[in-house]
This record gives sequence, C-alpha cells and structure tokens, in this order.
Amino acid sequence: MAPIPKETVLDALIVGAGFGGVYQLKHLRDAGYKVKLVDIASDYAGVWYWNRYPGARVDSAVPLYQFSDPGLWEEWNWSQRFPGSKELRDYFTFVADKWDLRKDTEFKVYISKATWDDETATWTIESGGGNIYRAKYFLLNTGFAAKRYTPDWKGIDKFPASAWVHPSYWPKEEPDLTGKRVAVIGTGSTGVQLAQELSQVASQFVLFQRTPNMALPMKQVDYTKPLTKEKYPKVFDGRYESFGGFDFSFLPRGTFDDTPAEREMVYEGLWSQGDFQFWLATYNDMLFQEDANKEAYDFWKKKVRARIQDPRLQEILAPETQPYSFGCKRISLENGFYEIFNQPNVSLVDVNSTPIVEVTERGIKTTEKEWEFDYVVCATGFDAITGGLMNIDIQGQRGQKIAEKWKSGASTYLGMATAGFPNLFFTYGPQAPTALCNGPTCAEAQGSFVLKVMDHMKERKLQKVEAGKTAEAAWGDDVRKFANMSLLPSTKSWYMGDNIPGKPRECLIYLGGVPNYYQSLKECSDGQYTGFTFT
Ligand code: N01
Repeated sequence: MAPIPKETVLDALIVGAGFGGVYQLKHLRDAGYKVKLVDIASDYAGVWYWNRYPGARVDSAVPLYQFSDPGLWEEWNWSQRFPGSKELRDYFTFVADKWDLRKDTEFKVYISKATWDDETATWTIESGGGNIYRAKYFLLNTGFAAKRYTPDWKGIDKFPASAWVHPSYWPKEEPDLTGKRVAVIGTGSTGVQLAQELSQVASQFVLFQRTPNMALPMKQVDYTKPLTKEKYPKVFDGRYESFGGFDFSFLPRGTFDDTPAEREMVYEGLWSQGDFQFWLATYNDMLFQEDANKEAYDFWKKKVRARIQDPRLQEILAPETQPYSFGCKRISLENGFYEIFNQPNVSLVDVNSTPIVEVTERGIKTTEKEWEFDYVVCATGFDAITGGLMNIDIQGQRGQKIAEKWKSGASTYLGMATAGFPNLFFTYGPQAPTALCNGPTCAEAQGSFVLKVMDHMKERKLQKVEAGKTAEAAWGDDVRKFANMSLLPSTKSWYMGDNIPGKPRECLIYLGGVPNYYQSLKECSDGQYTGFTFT
C-alpha cells in the first residue's frame, strides 16, 4: 500500500539548510513560531553539503564566514584561514547541535510545488514525496547555486556516466584519480580549485578554458592554536559598513589620485594580503572606470605571467590585451594554480580556438583532436541566483507562476520579495547583494528582516504581506542604476545571467554595496515596512 501523505501545519516552512535556512530556523523558533526546515540534502551545510570535490574550500577568510553569535564563535575554532568543505560541514554539525536544530529539520525532502490561497492566506507546499506543508509563510533559502548547469554537448550520454561528474555531485565515495587521465571543463572558482588538486595526482590533466579567470593568490594559514577573538564583535559589526560585507572596504580615493610609484606600492600591499583585497579593498573607481580597471588588470597580468613559463600559455591564461573588466566576473583565490601549467602532465585547451565539438565514448573531441580521458569533471557552474527559485513550481495570486513572472527578468522588492506572491521571502536571491556579500552576512541581515516583518504582522494580527508594485519597480530601477554605474554589464558573467543559454541578460545582484542595502532594509523597517502592503 502506498504511504499516506503526511500533512504538516506550520507558521513557516523554511527551505534550504545552508546559512540562510539555519539562521531562520533558530531565530523564528526562538521567537515562538512553529517552523520546519527542509532540504533535499541529507544534512546541513547548503552548498557545502554538495560541494565536496577535491580542493573545495571557502575563499572568505576567517572569521567572517560564520555566524556572528558569540555562543558559537567563542567555542568553535577553525583550523585554517580559508577552511575546507569538510570543516564547513563539521561547523554546521556543531551549529545544529548548539542550536538544537535537528528536531525541526527534515532532510531528503525536495519541494516541488507551492500554491498560495488568498482566502486562507496560506501556502500549500508539496514535496516530491507527496507530503504537504500548510504554512502562512514560505521562506526560500535555496542559495545561489541550487541548479547545476551542464552544456548540452552532442554525445554527452556516450561517455561512461560513472566517470562524468558535475563537481557539486562529487561522489561521497572518493574516486581514486591517481595515475588517471583527467579533464576539468571550466575555469570558475570550482575549476581552479579542482585543477590545483587533480593536476597533482593525474597522469595526464587537461583543463578546458573558455574565459581566463583573473584569480588572486590565496594566502592560506594553518591555525595551530585558537585565535584571539576580542575583535570579533567589531569585525562582525563592520560587515555592514563594507561594500562587500567584509572586514575591509575600498580605499577612499581613485586610482589616479596616486602617482604610478604610489599605486605600485598600494597594489603590492593589497596583493600580499592573499585574499580579496586586490578586488574589494582597492581604489574606489576600479569597478567603475575603465582606465582604473585597466591599471589593476595590467598589474595582475604582470604578476601572473611571471609564474607561467610557456609564452603561449601566458597569452591564454593572462592575455596581453585585457579580455574583460577586472573583477566583473567572480574573482577566485588560487593556491599554485598558475604553476600547474609548468608541469609536463598538464595541458590547457582554449575552447575559443579549438571548440568542443562533441563528447565521445572515450573523451572529448575538439576541432583539433579527440582527447581521451578516464574521468571528466564538468565544472560548468550553475543557473545562478534565480535557477533554484524558478525550479520550484511556485504559484502566487491568481495562479501566477514565479517562473512566468520572471521570464524576461527578475523583479523584486529589496531582493527578498516579489509582488503577487504574498508571505513569501527569499534570501541570497536576485537584486540583493548576494554573490558580492558572503553567505552568513546576507543570511543574518535578510533573516532578521524577515523575522521583524513577521513580528510586525503578529503584533497587529495581519494575515498578508506583499511587495507593492511601485516599490518593486523603484527597487528594480535602483538595481539597474547601480549596475550601469559599474563595469559589470560590459562583461559576460553569471552575475549578468550570461552563462545560461536563453537566460535574460540583467544584473542579478544589487551593486549599491552592503551598507546601502543594509540601510534600505533599515529604512523599510523603521518606516513600518514602507513599500509592502498588509492585509
Ligand atoms: O561556476 P562558474 P563555478 N564550454 O559559472 C565554463 C562560488 N564558488 O562552479 O567563464 C566551455 O563560475 C565557464 O566559462 P565562461 C563562486 O561564487 C565559490 O566555478 O562562462 N566552458 C566557466 O569557466 C563561483 O563564482 C567557491 O566563459 C564552459 C565555468 O565553466 C560560483 O560558486 C568555490 C561552458 C563555470 O564557472 C560558481 O563557480 C566554488 C561551455 N559550454 C564555487 N559553459 C569558494 O568559495 C560554461 N563554461 C572558493
């Protein structure tokens, strides 16, 4: 007999057990709401549950990539400045225990559909397994990388499926690639991290590159004893004063306010930090002025080319002519990435000059030759930011679907709600700082905003909250205004939706910076949630 579907009645269903969902479960429950957290994964950690490929590690330095709750950080000690994916999963296990989350979490639950009923002001949410959740609030914390992307190459099903992997589905049982012929396709953060690791064990390692990654050096540090933590509260508070939500900000001057000699010194200083400072703590015009941007690129190019022996590879990895605006595709941090190209077992294929024609039983055929492999890692990224939300069949008022509403581009108020979909909030989504601001920072700022809206409604016995159309249009204008002030639209990237064929081209992130975003949230809540309508 088929199992009887379970029906659960809640104040809020939270989807996604990464930073956003975990924060909301803890804080909504503490505030007295009946909530449940669900995730398709078997445990906490969000992207870090899935991304367990060799070399996977976060590139936001300790202490920022964690919750700001002293009850956690006073006890938890990281072993490295840039912790690996396993340590991040361990951190989530620690948080789940400290915050007693498991009793209100259901794993292996895929949310496939959600339907709003205006009459009862309730979401009916269905899991792939047939269970039903009825909740006043539907809170999506699906993250920016919930929908994988693999190009539709001819013959892709011919290569043995067990040896063709998207890195966010890395097998739990680690494949032994020692002495094997291995390919990685893609040079985003994932491809760079994989290349560094797999090139050290493979007998033959081939990286397929479409666009060079302007990666910066990662200065890893092993912590042999617990760090001193007196400054942590200040560091956490400072996130909301930094453009990228970090413990550093742009310099208060432009590139050409310094002489060339001064600039060289500034660049060297930022470079030596071994984190994102050459990107997000540099001259304040770098992301906004082409000539300033070119200065940064030229410095980067000089540093990188010096590490690569073969002039042909120098030109593919760090071209003489700047290929796109520096920092307008996601910068990665690398650890020896450029040196791997000096190894005899490593090849680089530029798919612009020799495109991939098809996948065969043996490997990958380009216009030049057929490469044979034992294992292929397809690090081709994600339908980023909107993919995870639009994947769920969400029907709002009058049956309107979110995927339909956003067909020609995302439209939100404060990057957290969208008109026609009452009592629905999302974090780390479109038109918010998202990918420019790390996960925990957004999770806390946006999660506490959601909680405040819910409390506001509870106090006034309100049933519905909805983004107003005028406020939404104005927010969209703001997002576009900031994007157009920057160089981001000049560059093809997943920030702009360019990586997915057919996806509308638009700036998916709010580029006003974390301080402006935080201020917008504050003004909205201080003004009794201006821009939202309540019933
Ligand atoms: O994905 P990506 P990712 N033929 O989209 C290439 C975060 N992250 O998984 O640049 C050939 O960046 C594509 O080429 P192009 C981080 O925010 C963080 O690496 O589009 N190549 C690109 O090189 C990151 O940005 C961490 O021209 C094709 C690559 O595939 C985000 O996740 C670690 C192709 C995809 O790169 C996503 O990173 C890992 C085709 N048809 C990830 N299609 C850390 O915290 C695509 N590509 C360290």
